[in-house]
This record gives sequence, C-alpha cells and structure tokens, in this order.
Amino acid sequence: MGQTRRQFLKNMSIMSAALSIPSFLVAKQETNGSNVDVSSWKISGSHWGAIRAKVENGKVVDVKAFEYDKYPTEMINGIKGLIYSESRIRYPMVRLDWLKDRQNSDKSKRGDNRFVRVSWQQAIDLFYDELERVQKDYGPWALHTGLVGWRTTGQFHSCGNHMIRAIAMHGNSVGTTGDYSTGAGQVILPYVLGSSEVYSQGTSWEIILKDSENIIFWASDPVKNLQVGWNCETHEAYKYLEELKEKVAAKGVNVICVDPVKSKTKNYLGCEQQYINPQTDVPFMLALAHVLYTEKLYDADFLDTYTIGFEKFLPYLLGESEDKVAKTPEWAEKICGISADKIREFARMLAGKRTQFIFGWAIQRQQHGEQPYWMGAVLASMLGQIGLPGGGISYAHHYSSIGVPESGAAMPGSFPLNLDEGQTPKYPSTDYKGYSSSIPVARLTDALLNPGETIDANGKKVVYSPLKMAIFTGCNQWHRQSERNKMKAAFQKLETIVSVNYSWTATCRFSDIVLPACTPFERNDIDAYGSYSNRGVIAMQKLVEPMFESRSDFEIFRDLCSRFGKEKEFSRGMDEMQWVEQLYEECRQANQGKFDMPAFAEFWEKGYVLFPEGKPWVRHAEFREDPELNALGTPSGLIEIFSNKIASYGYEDCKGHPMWFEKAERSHGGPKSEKYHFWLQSVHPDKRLHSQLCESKELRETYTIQGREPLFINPEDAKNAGIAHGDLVRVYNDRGQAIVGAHVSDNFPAGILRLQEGAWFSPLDETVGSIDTYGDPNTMTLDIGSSSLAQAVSANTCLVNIEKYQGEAPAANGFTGPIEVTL
Ligand SMILES: Nc1nc2c(c(=O)[nH]1)N[C@H]1C(S)=C(S)[C@@H](COP(=O)(O)OP(=O)(O)OC[C@H]3O[C@@H](n4cnc5c(=O)[nH]c(N)nc54)[C@H](O)[C@@H]3O)O[C@H]1N2
Ligand SMILES: Nc1nc2c(c(=O)[nH]1)N[C@H]1C(S)=C(S)[C@@H](COP(=O)(O)OP(=O)(O)OC[C@H]3O[C@@H](n4cnc5c(=O)[nH]c(N)nc54)[C@H](O)[C@@H]3O)O[C@H]1N2
Ligand SMILES: [Mo]
Repeated sequence: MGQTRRQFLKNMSIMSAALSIPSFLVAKQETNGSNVDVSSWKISGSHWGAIRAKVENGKVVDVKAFEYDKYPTEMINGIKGLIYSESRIRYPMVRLDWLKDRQNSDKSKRGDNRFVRVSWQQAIDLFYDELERVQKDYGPWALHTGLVGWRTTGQFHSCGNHMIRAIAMHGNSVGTTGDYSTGAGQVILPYVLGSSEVYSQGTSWEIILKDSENIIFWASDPVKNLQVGWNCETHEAYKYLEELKEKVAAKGVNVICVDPVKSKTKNYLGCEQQYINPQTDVPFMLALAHVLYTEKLYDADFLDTYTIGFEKFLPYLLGESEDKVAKTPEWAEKICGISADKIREFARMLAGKRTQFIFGWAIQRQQHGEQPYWMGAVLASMLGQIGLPGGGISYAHHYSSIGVPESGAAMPGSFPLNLDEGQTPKYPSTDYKGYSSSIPVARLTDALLNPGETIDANGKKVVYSPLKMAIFTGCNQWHRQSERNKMKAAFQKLETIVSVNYSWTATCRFSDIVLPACTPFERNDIDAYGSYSNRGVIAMQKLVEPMFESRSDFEIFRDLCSRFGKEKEFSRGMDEMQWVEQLYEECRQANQGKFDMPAFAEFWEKGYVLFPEGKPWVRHAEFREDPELNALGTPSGLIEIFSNKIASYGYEDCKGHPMWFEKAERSHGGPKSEKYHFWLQSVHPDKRLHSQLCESKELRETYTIQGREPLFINPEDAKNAGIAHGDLVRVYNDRGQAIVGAHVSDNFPAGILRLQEGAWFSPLDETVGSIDTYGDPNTMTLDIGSSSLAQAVSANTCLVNIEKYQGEAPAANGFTGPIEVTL
C-alpha cells in the first residue's frame, strides 16, 4: 500500500498559529502545547500526528501535540503506553517445538505461546539457515513476503522496505498485490474512471464548502478516520469540517450521511441521517437511477459527451434484460429498507442541486465490493456534475487529509525497496515452476490451504504455490485477515514463520522465530508532514534508547545480509543518520528555487520545515473541460458505464456493467439471516490505528468493558437478549466466537452490531475453535474474495448471534507476551 500511495504524493503552507481545540477530538486539553513552552522538547511524528515529548533520565515522561497541530487526536495519549507496554518483545524468541525439530516441528502447537529466549546471534543464524534451506530445497515459489501493512511512519525506517530489500538480496519470493484498504475499489475504478481514485487528491474542501448544495457522505466517517494518516498526519482537514458544522447549523448546506449507523461524523456535524440496510447500497443506487431516468432528471448531454455504455446498462435498469426485473423504488425498498417514496424524494433532491458524493471504503470491503463504487460513478454521471466545483464524486475525503490543497513541494524519498541497478540476489532463480510470483493480499489463507489451485483475478489467472516459509514485518496478519480458525489450520502448512515487530501481537504468537524491533520513538528518522498536502518535513528525533534487546529493522536486516556477504550492498555503506541526512538533502535539492529549506543541521535542531498552502483544485475538471485532450485512463478515454474489458473476462460475479448481486450472508431478511440475526460491522477503530495502540493500557482502558473490546449494540436488541450495558457477551457464528463487553448505544439500529477491527486476537488456546478472550471481529468474519475481479477482502459480509456470557469468563490473555520456557 505504501508504494502505491507514495506514487501519488508529490506536493503543500504556513499554518496559522492560532490554537483552538475542538473538544470532539481531544480528551485532555493538556495534549496541546499551547500553555507550555515545548520548544526544548524533542519532536517526532506518527500516523496520529506530530508530537513533542519531554524526556527525563532516558524516559519519556510527557507527550503533547506538535504546536502547529490544531486538531490533535486523543490517540497520542497512547504513545507512552506503547513504548512501555507489557506487550513489548524484549528478546529474540523461538517457539519451543520449532527449536526442537525445526521445519519438522509439530505445527498444531503453533499458538500455544511457549517460546525460548535466544541470543541475537542465534536468532539471525536460524533465520538465515531457513532462507538458505528454502531457496536450495525448493525455490522462490516457497517463500512468502508481503509488505502492505501500516508499519510506522518515517521514510528511512519504513520497515517493509528493509525486509523486502534484504530478502531480495538473498533470493526471490512470492509477494502480494493490492491492499486491504481498497482492494475492490482500486481494481474496479481504473476500468470506470481511468485511475484508482481511492489514493488520488480530491476536490479541495474549500470549494466543496463554497459550491456544494448537497454533500452526501456515503459510508464515510471522516471525523473518525481523519485522526490518522499514512505519513505524519497534520489534521488540517478538521478545519473544514468545523466550518461545515457551522454551515449545517446555519442551514447553508444539505448534508446527509448514508450509513446503516449514526457515525461520528453525523453526530459531530448534526446533519441528516439516511439509514440503509447493510450491504444494500447498490439496490438503493439503482432505484435512484431508475427515478432519474424515468422522471427525465438526468443529464443526457453529459452521458453523451463523457461516458460510454449507458445504453447497454439501461435494459438492466428498466427490467428489459435477462432478469426481467425493473430496478424501481418499489423493488429496492424491500432490500435496502428505504421506502419507495423516500427514494423518489432523494433522487429529486440530488438532481435539483449541486451534489457532491463522498464515498468511504467500508462498502467495498464486502462481497461484490466493486459494485457500489461502479454504480456510484454511474449515478454521478447521470447527475452530470463530475468535474464541476462542489459536484461529482470522491472516493477518499476521509483519508489522510485529502481535500487539503498540495503545497507543490517535493517530499523526502525513502529507503529503497528494491535492489539497486546491477545488484543480483545470491539465489537469482526466477523459476516459479508455473506458480504465480504474487497473490492478491487477502487470499493468503486460501493460498496456504489450496496449493496448486488456480483462481481468477482481474483478467488473469493466479496459481497458488505450496508455500513453506513466510516473513511478516510491519503488519499484523493475525489482525488484518479474516477467519482466525481457518488461519489456524492454514498456517500449519508453513514449515517456518518469522515475525519482526515491537509488540507481541497474535502474529508473533503464531510464529516460530520472533525478532524484537524498536519503536519509531527509539530511532532517528524523517517524514513528510501531510500525506497529500505536503505541508512540510518533520524530524523524528530518537526519544529514548531501544528498549530491552530491541533493534531497528534496518539493523536487523543488515545483520541478516551480513550472513551472506551483502551487508554493504544492502545499506550502501551508510548508517542511520547518514541516510536521514541524505534523504533530507535530496529533498532540499528537489525543492531548490521553489521552496527554501535550511541546511540539515539547522533542520534537525529545529525539527521541522513548513511550506505554504497550495491552491484549491477541482477533481476531474480538466477532463470535463476537454475530454479528448485530457482523456481518462480507460480504454475509451471516457467514463465506462459498460466495460467491454470486464465483460470479456466472462465472470459470473462481476459483469460488463454494475449490478446487484445477493450476498453470501446478509441481515434484514437476506441469506442466512434466519439463523444469524445480526450484521457485524468491523469498522476502523476510533481510538486505535487497527491493532496499533491496543497494547497501550491507559488508552485501552478508556474504551474497554470488563477488560474486553466493546460490542456496540442497540438498546432494544440488548434488552431482548437480556444484556445490560457493561455485561460480558459471547458473540459467535459457525466460524468463531469471542468474549466482548456490551456497549449499549442508540447510534446503532436494531440488527446491527459493531466490533472495531484491530482488537487483539487472544484465543484461549491454540486449538481450532477455542474462544477469543478479548474480541477480535476477524474471529468471525468471512474469508472470501470480493469477486473474481478484485479478490479483495470481504470482512463486512458477516452475520453473528449473541448471548449473555454465562459463568466466570477467562481473563483476556493477549497482552502479556509469550510464555517463556527453556529447552
Ligand atoms: N474485519 C476487518 N478487518 C480488517 C479491516 C476492516 O475494516 N475490517 N481493515 C483492513 C485494513 S483497511 C487494513 S489497512 C488492515 C491493517 O492491517 P495491518 O497493517 O496489519 O494493521 P496494524 O495493526 O496497523 O499492523 C501493523 C503492525 O506493524 C507493527 N509495526 C509498526 N511499526 C513497525 C516497525 O517499525 N517495525 C516493525 N517490525 N513492526 C512495526 C505494529 O506493531 C503492528 O503490529 O486491516 C484490515 N483488516
Ligand atoms: N481512527 C482511525 N482512522 C483510520 C483508521 C483507523 O484504524 N483508525 N484506519 C485508516 C485506514 S487504513 C483506512 S483503510 C480507512 C478506512 O476507511 P473506511 O473503510 O471508509 O472506514 P470504516 O470506519 O471502516 O467505515 C466507514 C463507514 O462505513 C459505514 N458502512 C459500513 N458498511 C456499510 C454499508 O454496507 N453501507 C453503507 N452505506 N455504509 C456502510 C460504517 O458504518 C462507517 O460509518 O480509515 C483510515 N483511518
Ligand atoms: Mo486500510
């Protein structure tokens, strides 16, 4: 994910120093540095923003927001707890059974958490021996490496890059394609709009605030999700959300959240709510299109000039194609739960005014997740406002302050991911024996379980290889992937698993060799300030020395390379500070004549450089102006309502135009809803970044219930199940079960439950089926590909049941690290 996102990052403002802190974001006023002189405090950066830290006697004693961050997040209150967490990996550890029998170990014992402490020397030797064995006995098809996780910020210590480059120095491996975030969206949208859209800069908030009459937040919760960013987050977008709130209060704009639940954004803005049954956005959109068409409210000129294929979609819409079902409001209401009258009213409202659609990503993280995005583009095309100020469609305004104009400044590059020109691996073989050299990222469990099997993916065939060894770093596989019990079985196919992390996650527990990395607060680095706005460059100054025996990923992988004589090739003979300085200097040179940057020493001392804000901008405006000169990247250069290319693949589950496909399981009368009564949504957590910061005890204790992850539940549903706020609940389906704490809230309608992703998987024991004692939703989510096209994660297609937890509950066991044993 980092690499694709980085490609879009190019450009950025002097920020106003006035400090006003909206209470919705920060729990404690003290997190901002307004009333303390923090200029002598060290500076660092994170996904949660830039920080100032006070260090005394080698210990971080206080953390505050960077003085230019006007909207800091409460998550920075978790940083101390992260550095000093009881989950820290202290020493290199090797799983007991693996240490005894190596690749022939009893794999069913993986996850029993019994580990032996070893020296660094021994650990790296074991790691290297395994690489040698796998390349010699098998080949590149037997080794899995993946790098799309949310490793911490910092351009030099981008740990996935260290891992990929070091392993590439040794030999080739099976990598991944796509990511968990936008797996379906990034595959479908290039066919429709000619670019991935999801990681592209969007129309500036300033313009949306000025020109939009309707703003539709569709499955989008920016107030919650803008707390974090891919690079060091600036939180600048909140300024515009604050203005939007004022405009809503003054009735100057019509804002509607289309969402099965009341989101943080809806509650913050005080805007309208359009409830919708989960996973049924496509029927609602089809019915809106039907109204626009039959009432002649659509823009025929726009369709003629800027799109192709509407005429091939129309028979489906009108019920004149194979299925003979007209997609009328009366048809849709039974599925999506919005009355036919309301649908008509909604369509007329959209057409009458300048309308900006803002889509989030959770609706493409479901089965057939390609469809709502494609149908959204069709709807926006029918309204004819794509490319106009305050109109059209966005797929990313909840992400990394997209919509804040780019400064235009160059940002620092990163430690190289690939080999340098002329460098060759020790084992250069590229003979994959007919197997694929990469797999769609969310299909790993399937690949392990079905070696030799061929699947469809985006017009190609992927052949799974019999993987023998896997390396995980900067990601938490046992958080991000669905279906734990399936994983428990699948991982037994691997002979050796290596994990590098600073915290003892479930992924470490289910590994064989575990290496302790240090946190970003224990090393020096440099980062972009603002992932898209390119507002500046921030120093990440080492706050404290690496804890216990931890080392930076750079040192770990350099050490590995030294085992096969490629240490210098890996590091280019430079150390940490030489790299950081070089990345800064290259950036300074790229900006010369355009943006002033001080010499490195001055920058490092001060800790940051800020650039002036860029100019507001309208997405797709150039295309609208001249669709020939500024053609889209689709085969026709136009918006493709019908895609000949997708049609040519002949897939049953993704055809030539957007369609409604029933889900494998769906609440509110859909498949399996008679057996399992609740839809489980596993959205992104409010007070964490996925599984990061879950280990931070103080922060965790601000939301857990009896030490468990909160299960958000409607008051009526809770009452009917005999559950009170604060009770322990068993949540379960055929795939798994977990103990969680009931958080009763009327933000959630009947039949809908929320368990936030990233809750640390804490199984009672290693056996398949044992209960998760903390509340990871991926214990229960469904592991299927979105469709033959994207093969993306489908975690939001998930039904469960609940019951009050009876008897004494076992303690949540995931946060205390390994059980240390001796051989
Ligand atoms: N049910 C459900 N599942 C989901 C989702 C969902 O919506 N619902 N969302 C999906 C999405 S969009 C995403 S992006 C994924 C996220 O999945 P991940 O990216 O795997 O999630 P993180 O918890 O951020 O894991 C990052 C891990 O890297 C470690 N780490 C951080 N910095 C460093 C470092 O410098 N060195 C090393 N060695 N390790 C480091 C952290 O300790 C942490 O364990 O989850 C996916 N899973
Ligand atoms: N605080 C915080 N912010 C984050 C992250 C984090 O972990 N924590 N992670 C970052 C990352 S990696 C990513 S990928 C993005 C994720 O961004 P998204 O995937 O957009 O975020 P979610 O919070 O999962 O879901 C957003 C909204 O979609 C709604 N929704 C779910 N299913 C449906 C549906 O069927 N129909 C409709 N209409 N709405 C639905 C949910 O109720 C929720 O309000 O967030 C980023 N920001
Ligand atoms: Mo993501």
